Amino acid sequence: MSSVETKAATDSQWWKEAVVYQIYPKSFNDADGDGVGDLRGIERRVDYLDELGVDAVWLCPVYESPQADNGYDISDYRSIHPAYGDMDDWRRLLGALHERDIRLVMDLVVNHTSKEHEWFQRSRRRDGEYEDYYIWRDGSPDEPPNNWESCFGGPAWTYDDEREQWYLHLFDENQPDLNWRNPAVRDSVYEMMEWWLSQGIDGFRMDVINLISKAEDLPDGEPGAGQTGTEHFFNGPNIHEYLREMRDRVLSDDSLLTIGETPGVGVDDAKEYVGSDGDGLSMVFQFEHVTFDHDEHKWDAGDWSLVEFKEILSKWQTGLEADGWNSVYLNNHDQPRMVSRFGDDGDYRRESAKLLGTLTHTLQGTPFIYQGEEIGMTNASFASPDDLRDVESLNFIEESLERSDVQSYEDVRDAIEYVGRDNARTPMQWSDDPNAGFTEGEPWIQCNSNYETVNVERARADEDSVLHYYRDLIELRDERDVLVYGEFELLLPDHPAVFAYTRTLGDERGLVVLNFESEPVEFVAAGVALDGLELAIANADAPTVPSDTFELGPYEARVYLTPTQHTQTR
Ligand code: TEU
Repeated sequence: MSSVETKAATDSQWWKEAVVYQIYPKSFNDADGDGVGDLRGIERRVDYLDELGVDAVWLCPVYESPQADNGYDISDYRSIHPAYGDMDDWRRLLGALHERDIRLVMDLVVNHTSKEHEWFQRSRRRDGEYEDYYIWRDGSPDEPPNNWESCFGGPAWTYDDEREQWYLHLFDENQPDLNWRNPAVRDSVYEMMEWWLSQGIDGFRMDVINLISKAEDLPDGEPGAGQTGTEHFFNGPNIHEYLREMRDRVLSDDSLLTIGETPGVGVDDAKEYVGSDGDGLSMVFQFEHVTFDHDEHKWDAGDWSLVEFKEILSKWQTGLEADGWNSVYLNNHDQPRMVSRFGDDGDYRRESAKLLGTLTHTLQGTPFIYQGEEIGMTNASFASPDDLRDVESLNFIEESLERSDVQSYEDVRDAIEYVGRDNARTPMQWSDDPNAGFTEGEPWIQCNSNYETVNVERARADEDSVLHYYRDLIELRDERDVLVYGEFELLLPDHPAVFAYTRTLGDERGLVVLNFESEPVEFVAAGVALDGLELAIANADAPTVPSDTFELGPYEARVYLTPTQHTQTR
């Protein structure tokens, strides 16, 4: 079959062909000089996004919030957090994006609200219909109803003196979990979603959506590695009922992009969310490739093997190939900067940033660019706990200092600087102006000290920059169906340094070869059909046609493709 026929056979959708750019509004761009990013600041950068070539923006929460978790604690779903602007600012941003054919996906946070949400305030007063909007349980004030733990440390329960009951919070105590067993809660959520869709958005990223259904009698969890209780709220008993109801009531338009953030799912679970007879989500954010280097918990993350990394990603590539669709990401606002975690943020920062971008744009699935990744932004240094803002990190430090083997912040600083979420939340680095051109005020969080050399302005002026390479990657993926719809096959699964694979779509073929090490390595293309392949993109000088055996330099990336046989069909 020609590649056109095979592409048509693969249920083409705009969001499969798209590249999505994730914006963390607090840290993207500040227009009013208060040191906090805002909607008008984002609007000023839409031409930057257009030049980059992205097709959609995932905007992290901008709703009214006390900011206990930087907006993932919502106190009013239908108003904008004042520091970010107002609905007029939001409508102008939507218009500016749509004028440039850039779609807008909003963050849907409905596993929990803020404690300050009217619903919670009325629930704690046992006010009529709101009495059962959250998960309340009797119990003596010093004995939580079960042993579940919060993702942010400590018990997942807090005793409320006003209602004289415990309430569940799988995250911070300021983020009480909604009671999805209550049809009134579901109706309120669906009404809110319909309202945002009526504003003209193009989809939702659904925060921890596979946590909304809890085991009915909230049984104790099996203590062990990680958060206690997850077996009773990851992919809970009614999750698919709720998501199918949401789809039928709100999300029947399949041109909407719906991304479920689903910690703890495997490929088979994912098929129930995204498969042809699943719940109708476009894709999920799975976590296996960003937690495989954890031991007891994220803070002991460290050594990882490329062989295992390849095994996990390949499993997801082949697992969803025939039924469903992958998201492809290596960092976001919760994860460390990918060049620091999976590349080399020192001598080979540029090369490894390009290498990782090559991976995310040539695997099968929708690539997600996290703000700043396109210029190779890195993890930061946090000399003192006072430099930190993230509730998860601050809770971890507090808990750690209670342990006898932890004397001071210095004893946990390495862990914080390796996987702490503030690494991803330092301001976007626009220029070498003060505060990286992010704000004319005092930024809410320190800038990374490398902003004078790592910034958009400098990258724009350097044709060999990570930024220009990302633009080329996005353009290449936009032009070549084989990179979007082609079948994935892993090569050299046991090679400790080389990540190599082919993509095939009818008569179109691709070969991707990546060296994940700082030492040169030899690639032997045993059994791979090299005829007709030509170099399409590389992060170093490379021959136009591949030979059976060739050497890759430190963090060298090459993509070979058969020349296009047909006019682009998109
Ligand atoms: O994240 C859910 C989640 O699993 C994260 O807490 C992540 O695993 C952890 O932070 C890694 O250290 C979502 C949002 O992306 C996150 O920003 C929110 O804090 C969280 O839900 C609660 O809404």
